[in-house]
Amino acid sequence: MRSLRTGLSLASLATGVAMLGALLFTAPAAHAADPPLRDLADAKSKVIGTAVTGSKLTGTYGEIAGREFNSLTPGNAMKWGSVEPTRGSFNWAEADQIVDFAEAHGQQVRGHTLVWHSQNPGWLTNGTWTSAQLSQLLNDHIALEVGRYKGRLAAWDVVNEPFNEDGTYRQTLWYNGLGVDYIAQALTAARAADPAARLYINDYNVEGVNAKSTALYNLVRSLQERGVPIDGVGLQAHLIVGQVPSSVQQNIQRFADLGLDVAITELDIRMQLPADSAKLTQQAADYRAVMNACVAVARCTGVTVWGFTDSDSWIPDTFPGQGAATPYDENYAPKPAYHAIAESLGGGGSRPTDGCTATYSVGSQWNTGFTGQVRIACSGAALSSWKVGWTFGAGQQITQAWNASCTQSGAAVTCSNASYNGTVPDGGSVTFGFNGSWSGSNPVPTITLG
Ligand code: 9MR
Repeated sequence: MRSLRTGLSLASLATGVAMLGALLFTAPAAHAADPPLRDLADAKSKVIGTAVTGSKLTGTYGEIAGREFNSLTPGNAMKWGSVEPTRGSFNWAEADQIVDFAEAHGQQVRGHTLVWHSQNPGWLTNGTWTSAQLSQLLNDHIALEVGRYKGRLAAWDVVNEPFNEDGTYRQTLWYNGLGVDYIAQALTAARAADPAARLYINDYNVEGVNAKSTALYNLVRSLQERGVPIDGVGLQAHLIVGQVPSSVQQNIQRFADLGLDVAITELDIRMQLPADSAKLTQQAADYRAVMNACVAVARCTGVTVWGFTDSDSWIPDTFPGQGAATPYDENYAPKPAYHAIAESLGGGGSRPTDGCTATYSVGSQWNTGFTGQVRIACSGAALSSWKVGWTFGAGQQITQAWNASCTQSGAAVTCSNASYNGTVPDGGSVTFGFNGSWSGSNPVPTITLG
């Protein structure tokens, strides 16, 4: 206790000295935070969207989804398997909820998806159908679902993932039963059911110029020649850190030159876990590259991220050991990728934490416990309040904190300043500490400030 007191008074003395320094020189004002992404995107007439899960649209998740994005895509709620799990028995609850939420928040909705080889109901995939029956099923499904939301959706991903990597057609229920014309049939049915919705074909690994995107290009060109309704192509953009194709803008441009809209529909950029600041910095550069490519082409309508928080992303389940693919961490703290998106949309990129860093260190450690310390230091900026977050990687648990108020939910920790130490002056720092428990290993987590 005694040594803690001594430490505290030394820290406040240091702060006082630093503040005196700031008074003697010119103290820079704290930067103003950027406006929400959707305001920046609106000013550029671009979409900035996110996939959402209906059940999560409350609390912090709902606040961010409503505040930051001008478009929502239901991640799963509009898929055939979700809306008609049993033949003739429909469940529209989540899809309706998302559309209602979007309307209440002045957001567009992108319908996803009508014709796909995946997430179909068992009764459909296990059935034996003549081509006439399949054709009827397809038309009825589209008429019903598109008709239900007629006039309320900006766009539909009518056909999803029709191609193999080499540009040949994927052998699916639809292709095998109806031939390649299932695509024209679906687009025609969708246009009839909602003439106002923009109709898309959507696929992955078609972001750069390659065999698959060229097959998509040739398809949409032939649909146009035949007078089949097609308004745009969706480039999903499930990417890997450091591997954004160099030809994204060129590829967007060639579709735009056909008179089509182009949307980046499912952007996420995954990395091998754990995240660290080098990977997060590279990820920000990658997000920026994709955003810039879209911003540069007038007919690129915008970018939708496939989940805005790492706590609502498909990546960890599908690619074990990978993740951290979205612009917000699991704790809803914006990552460098978030700021890259803002900057690409014309935001100043300034943030209150520019010039300030947080450093996590383990002080002492014994068989079941440890003492941790976090230092927030500013240089060229100042803070009037602060909040840091991290995710423990090995089951560590905070038992007690001082000079900050900390909460832990699962592995996610958030700590914010106490009433007396929110100010971090330019050239100064603030430190807080905590006791934690550990077992097995006690790795240092990546800490975010902001
Ligand atoms: O995000 C969706 C995830 O929750 C589902 O489990 C998964 C099943 O395939 O589908 C995910 O979304 C996919 C999207 O509908 C189409 N492109 C690929 C997406 C990621 O798999």
